[in-house]
Amino acid sequence: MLEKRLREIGQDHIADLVKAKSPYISLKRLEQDLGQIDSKTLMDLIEGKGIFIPPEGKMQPPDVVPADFAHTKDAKVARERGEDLISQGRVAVVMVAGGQGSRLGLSGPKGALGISPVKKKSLFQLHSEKILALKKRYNKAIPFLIMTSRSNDADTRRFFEANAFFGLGRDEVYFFVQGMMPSITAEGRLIISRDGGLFMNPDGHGGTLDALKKSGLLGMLGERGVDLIFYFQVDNPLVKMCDPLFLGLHVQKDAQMSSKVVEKRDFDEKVGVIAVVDGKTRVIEYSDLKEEFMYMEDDEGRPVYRAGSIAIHLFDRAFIEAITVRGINLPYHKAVKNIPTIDQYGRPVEIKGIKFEKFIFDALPFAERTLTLEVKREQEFAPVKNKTGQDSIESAISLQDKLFRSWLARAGRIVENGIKVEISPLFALDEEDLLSKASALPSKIEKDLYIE
Ligand code: UD2
Repeated sequence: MLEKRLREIGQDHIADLVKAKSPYISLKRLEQDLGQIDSKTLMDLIEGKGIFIPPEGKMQPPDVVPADFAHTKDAKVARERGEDLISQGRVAVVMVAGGQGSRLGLSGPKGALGISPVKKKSLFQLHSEKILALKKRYNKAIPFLIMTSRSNDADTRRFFEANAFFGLGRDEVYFFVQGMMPSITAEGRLIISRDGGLFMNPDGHGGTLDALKKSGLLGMLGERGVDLIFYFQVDNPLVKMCDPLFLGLHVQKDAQMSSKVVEKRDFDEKVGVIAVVDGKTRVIEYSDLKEEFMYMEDDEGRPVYRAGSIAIHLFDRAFIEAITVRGINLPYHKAVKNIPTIDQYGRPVEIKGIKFEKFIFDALPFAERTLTLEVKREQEFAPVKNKTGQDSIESAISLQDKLFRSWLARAGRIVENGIKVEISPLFALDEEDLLSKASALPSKIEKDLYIE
């Protein structure tokens, strides 16, 4: 049966191993892995179909609501609209946490990483506490949906269990597992993994949409009356959870999918940029942005394509329903990687293989109406990608510290250098929140301080 299926999908090299009862393969693992593979998708990819092709059409920078808009009267109206949406229970959160954290050399989930300046709270804790704080502020539960992958699902659930869901109700936190994709060689052959199955990787954050649908959670949200989904990546401790301004603007514009951006730090910062190609809004990943656009300058010497995506989006639930029901497949991006496998004698070796992943932002061009909101980097973006240097654990800690200092300074509390400060989301979610509680702050801050 297994052998037949392998031959049907052109994988005779593995079928032969099954037939010969090779000691280096595990029939159980193979069966499990093959069960996750959609033959048609695999055959298409082997033939080069369904693969992302960078768009070639007429390219323009997008319309962006600038960061300064946040201080206008219109912003106040939009913010109130957003707050109403949260109070009415129409908003849910989806956090993607299925990645492998390989650049950080982690073995467990990235979200378990201790990252706050004083308490070293984990990313999972910070995000959960923000949701809890919103729940208290608006007196409404916000469903928190967490996407994991096969390799970190059990650890992620255990981490939440062990920490009593950080104060959230168990029935408010939902886990769902993203799909897996096999890697192949340049000749289209599946690759044996070291544990005798197939070498598979999570199908990219673009897999979120299918996984939401397949898990039944999209339907559950519909039944609960949720029509807006706030989407973010686990690795950003500064995310402004369910930002009411973002929610309000999205709804005012009747957008189907919206994105937050920051001005790129420099021409070659490794973030995707929002651009409009042939009238369709999309994110062009840094590795796909042609040099002529990457280095294109405006009159002030700034990059023309400077709307850097921070991977925070807002989706209409109905939009996700529509594209998943219509069976729209987001394209696969391919990347050549070193893949651990075994040779014919069962010895560990590495070979070059092709890894396939879908990207969530490829849903943007399917939306008829989109909105792009610029925010201040120092207030909302501190990604943890590398071990050291830029976008590292160290930089994320220092960016949080800086932000908390700036809030405290507005409240008239100056913190000397060398002293660390941390403000719990349960005390204040943002500067205004902190200012409204300024009387509860100590008058002098002379040692490391955690405010809760
Ligand atoms: C991503 C964006 C980049 C920019 C940057 C901002 C892509 C391809 N690039 O860069 O344009 O917005 O983020 O921080 O997205 N994940 C899953 N499942 C997967 C793969 C990833 O859940 O199969 C999660 C992962 O846990 C992480 C996030 O998606 O939270 C981003 O993945 P990444 O760190 O590999 O993306 P990166 O840094 O290339």
